[in-house]
Amino acid sequence: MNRIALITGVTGQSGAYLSAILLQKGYRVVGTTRQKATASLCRLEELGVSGDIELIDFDLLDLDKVSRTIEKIQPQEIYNFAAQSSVGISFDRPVDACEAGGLGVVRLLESVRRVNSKIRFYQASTSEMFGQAQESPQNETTPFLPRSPYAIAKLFAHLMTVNYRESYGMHASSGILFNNESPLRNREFVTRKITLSLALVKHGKLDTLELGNLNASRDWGFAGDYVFGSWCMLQQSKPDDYVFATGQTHTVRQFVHYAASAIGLNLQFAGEGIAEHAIDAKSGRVVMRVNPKFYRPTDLASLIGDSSKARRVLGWKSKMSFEELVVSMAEADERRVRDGQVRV
Ligand code: G4F
Repeated sequence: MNRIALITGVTGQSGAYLSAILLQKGYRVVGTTRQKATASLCRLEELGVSGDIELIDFDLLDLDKVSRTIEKIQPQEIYNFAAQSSVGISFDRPVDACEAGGLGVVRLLESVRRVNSKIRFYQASTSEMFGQAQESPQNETTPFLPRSPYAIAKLFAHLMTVNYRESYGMHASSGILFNNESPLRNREFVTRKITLSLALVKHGKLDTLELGNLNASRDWGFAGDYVFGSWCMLQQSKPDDYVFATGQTHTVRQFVHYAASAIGLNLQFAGEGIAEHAIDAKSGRVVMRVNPKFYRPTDLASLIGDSSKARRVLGWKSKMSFEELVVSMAEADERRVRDGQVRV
């Protein structure tokens, strides 16, 4: 009998990559989305798996419905990626961030406890929980100091997952993922915004890329590597929490530089603070500038992860380098713009 996995938020980047991995391993994959009729399947399509997963409507706001769905599907493993995942947007919609990212997780955990407490549960936690981190690099024992509604909701969900594990002996685990990116990343995140905008600029379809905090420094890895780690976690006999990261950090400014080079743009940075900008050496045009509207009420200066526990216990490693990741995203977006296929 095929193993059955239920993946919430399956149409997002992590859900799509995990679906591809699980299908290859012979799983029956049931994926949830808020509204099947209007859901964009572009990521699943791009990975060639949209026809192989079973897509169902699912509402994390309704405990009884969540329980009934789990009872009907009878999965052995549940991977929870459903959330309002933008830190920036969570400042404008804090209640949504707490509903899906916080209370929604309790509804899942409580349903597992009621329906079948042997189901293995994975919670997508985040490096954002470390917030204004007091030590560097951050690992599983680093204290949490979240600085956004998103991160606070995620920390609540993380602690609830630990609590269900400790209170009821459930196989419930959290993967603390540092920023994970890919050509399938949503455009609202800075990496994809940069690669897509620079491709549009190069092909004369956009004048200028506008960004907020260029000094923010993040540990950026490949999403496909990280969800493989999520699967490894649920194959362990003991549930536990693990950090997934590359152990390297780069600024937003460096990301812009690498992404531009990958598509043959030579940028020269000038100015400081809100006057900082970048000029395309060939045309002499300003192609990147700072716009304070993209600053956040509170932001994190720098995050860098230590995933030695995941390497030691799970045998996991981040395979794709930062340079390879940027090039893969920049090239994919240039191809999409050239071919008139900007969908993802
Ligand atoms: O790409 P970001 O929006 O990602 P952020 O806030 O680090 O969160 C992402 O990673 C977390 C860790 O895995 C996840 F939990 C979360 O769900 C999400 O996937 O922003 C990165 C940095 C920030 O410091 C932001 O201020 O880039 C800075 N930034 C500068 N200009 C910008 C922009 N961010 C965005 N989205 N847009 C800008 O124009």
